Amino acid sequence: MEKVCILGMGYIGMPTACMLANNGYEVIGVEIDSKIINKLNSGKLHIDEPDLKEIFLKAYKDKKIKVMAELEKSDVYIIAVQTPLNNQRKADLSYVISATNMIKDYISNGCLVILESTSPPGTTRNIVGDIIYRSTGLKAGRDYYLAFCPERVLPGKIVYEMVNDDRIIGGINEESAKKAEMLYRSFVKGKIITTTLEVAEFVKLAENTFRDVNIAFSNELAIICEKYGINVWEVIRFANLHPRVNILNPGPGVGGHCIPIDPWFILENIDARDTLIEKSRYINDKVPFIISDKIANILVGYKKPKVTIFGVSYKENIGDTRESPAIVIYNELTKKGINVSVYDPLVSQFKYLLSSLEDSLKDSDLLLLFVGHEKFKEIDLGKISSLMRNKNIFDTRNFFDQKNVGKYGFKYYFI
Ligand code: SAJ
Repeated sequence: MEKVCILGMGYIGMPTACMLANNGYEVIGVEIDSKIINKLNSGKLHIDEPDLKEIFLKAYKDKKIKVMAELEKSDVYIIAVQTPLNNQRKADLSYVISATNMIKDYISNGCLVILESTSPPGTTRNIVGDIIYRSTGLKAGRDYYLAFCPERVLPGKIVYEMVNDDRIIGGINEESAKKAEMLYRSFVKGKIITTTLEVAEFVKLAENTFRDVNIAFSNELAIICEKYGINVWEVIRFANLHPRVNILNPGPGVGGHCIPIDPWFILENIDARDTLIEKSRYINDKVPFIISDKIANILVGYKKPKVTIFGVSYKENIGDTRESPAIVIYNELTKKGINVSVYDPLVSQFKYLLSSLEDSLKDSDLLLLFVGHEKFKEIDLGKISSLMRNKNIFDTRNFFDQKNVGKYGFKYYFI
C-alpha cells in the first residue's frame, strides 16, 4: 500500500487525508500544533464541516491515519499549509517554505511531491522545486514527480465537493501530472484535467478573482442604485432573468481566507495600478466602512446607542469567522461610541464576546443582519421586537421580508 504524508491538517489537508485514508492509502498527517495532534489522535476533530466527522472516524477506527509532528518516509508528500497575505499584500510563503524544508530530508528518487496551497504563479517550480534541488540535488521531473493540485472546495460543502467537483492538476511534466491524477482518482468522481504547473496555479487564482470582481460589481451597483433611490435587489433579480446575465449579490463585504486574498496573488509580480482586479478589491474592502457610517447616521440622537449584530461568520450557514468583515464593522461602530453585541448560534470562537439571543437584543436600538443563517429564520420577530429598545433593522443580505418586519413595528433599512 502506498504511503502519503500530508503537511497541514487544516480545512484542506484534513479532509484530503481522510479521503485518501478511506481509499486505499496509509496516511500520515503532519501538524505543527500539538493540540491538534492530540485531538486528532484521540479521535476528535478540530474542524466543523458537514460529513467530515463521519469520514474522519472511519479512517481513525480503521487505523489508516495517524497525525504527528514529524514526517515518515513516504511515496507521496502533499503540502496543504496556509498561504496568508502579509502587510505588503504579498503572499507569505513561509509555511510552504518550511513544509518543503521538512520534505527535503525524506524525499528520494521516484516519489511524488504535490503543492495544494493556493500560491502565486511560479511557486511550485521556483520555490518548492528549487529548495529541493538546491538541498538534495534531486531534479523535479527527472528524479521525482512534482505537481500543483489546487483545492476548489466550498467551505460548508467541502466533503461533497472534494469528491464531486472537477479537478485541475498541473505537472512539471506530463508524467508528474499523470502520477498525481492517479492519486486523486482514488476518490474524485469529477473530471480530472491535467496541464502545466503555472496554468494550474493561475486557474485557481482566476476562479476566486472572477468571484471577487463580480461581487465588487454588485456592491458598486448597490452604491449607485442607492444614489438613484432604486432597489438594487429588484434590479439584480430582473436583470438575471436575461439568459446571459448572472449578477451576484451585494453584501456587507467580502470575507473568508480565499476570495479577499487570491486577487493579490495574481497581482503579485505585476504593476497593479489601474487594474480592474485591484479596484475591485478596494470596492469590496470599503463596503463594511460604508455600512458602519450608515448605521451611525441612523442612530444619531440616540442616547448610548446599542447595535446587535446577527451572524459574524464570513458567510451564511458556517461558523468560520476568518477575515469576516463583521470584525471591521464591530470595530468601526465601537470607535463611533456605539455599544455592540453579537449573536451567532453557529460560531464558537470570535474575537469579541458572543452573547445569547436575549442578552444580545436586550435594550438594543438596531439589529444588523450581517449573514443570513438558515437558523435565523426560526426566530420569532415578535420576540426580537419585544426585547429591543428601538425597532430598527439593517438588512445587508435581503434576508427579511420588508412587509413582514413592518408588521412588528420595525423601521427597515437595507442595502
Ligand atoms: N459574497 C457576496 N456576494 C455573493 C457571494 C459571496 O458578498 O454573491 C461574499 C460572502 O458573503 C463571503 C465572500 O463573498 O464573505 C466569499 O464567499 P464565497 O461563497 O464566494 O466563497 P468562499 O470563500 O467560501 O469559497 C471560495 C470558492 N471559490 C469560488 O467559488 C470561485 C471555493 O470554491 C474555493 O475553494 C474557496 O474560495 C477557496 O478555498 O479558495
